[in-house]
Formats: sequence, structure tokens, C-alpha cells
Amino acid sequence: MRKVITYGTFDLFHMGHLRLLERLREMGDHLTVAVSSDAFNAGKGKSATVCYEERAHILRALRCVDDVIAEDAWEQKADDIRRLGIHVFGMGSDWDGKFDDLKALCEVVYLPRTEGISTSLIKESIVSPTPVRVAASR
Ligand code: C2G
Repeated sequence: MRKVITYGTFDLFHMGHLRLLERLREMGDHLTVAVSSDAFNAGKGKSATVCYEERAHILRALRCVDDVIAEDAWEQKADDIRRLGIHVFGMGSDWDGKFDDLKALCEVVYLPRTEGISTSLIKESIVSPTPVRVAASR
């Protein structure tokens, strides 16, 4: 079984998140998503609108997600990869190169970010209503 892992906040879950997870799932047979805890987000200077429990619940409900764990620290990735027998670590391209140290443990991929959508764009569109939608999927 080829196991894939990714990490993130996944606040106000949207098409950019889903497209990343679906592409990562296609790269293997099993996808683990490590969801940033509320405390870890505070350390990132982020405060998610949706609490950890609900963000994790949404991800567990997705067909393309096989397991959900908590992300509590930047440094846990190498241990997770070893403990879970991960073959591929993947992130969106805004993280390009940032986790290349993990190439010693597994394949590392950075997939193109979905343009036109982000959690902050969604929040802005609520304040000044303008539709937020991604380009039609190919
Ligand atoms: N993403 C994407 N396209 C978007 C928005 C996000 O592909 N339009 C990807 C990001 O590149 C990331 C994942 O979706 O790989 C989750 O994004 P965030 O929830 O913003 O997570 P982030 O704050 O980047 O936390 O240790 C890693 C961190 O926890 C990543």
C-alpha cells in the first residue's frame, strides 16, 4: 500500500483544499491528513474560524481521505512519516521547497495551488460580497 500524507489548517474548507487532497489521493492508495490543532495554529499566527474538531470531522467525511491525525508541531512530520510508513509527502506549491529535508525519508511533491480561492478570499467576500469561484476543473 502506497501511503500519502499532507498537513494543513483546512479552515472554511473549499475547492482548493479538495483539489489538493483528491490529487494527492490519486498518487497512492491511502491518504492521511494532519490537521493543524487550534494551539498549533496560534503558533502559526493563524486563528481558524472553524475549530479543530469540526475541521477534522469534515476531512474524515471525505471519500479521498483515509485517516486524520492532529498536527501539533512543525517538527512532527519526520516522526509521522516513519511511524505511519509514509511513501509520499505532498503540499500545495505555496510551500515549494520548504520541506525538501523530508526527501531523506520519502518522496516529496508540491502540487500547483488552485488559483482564485483561499480561506482569506472567502472571508473577504463575506465582508464585501463578490462571488468566489475557481476556474472550471479540466
Ligand atoms: N491549497 C491549495 N490551493 C488553495 C489553497 C490551499 O492547494 N487555493 C493547499 C495549500 O498549499 C496547503 C493545503 O491546501 O498544502 C492546506 O492549506 P492551509 O489550510 O492554508 O494550510 P497551511 O496554513 O498552509 O498549513 O505544516 C504545514 C502547515 O500546517 C500548512
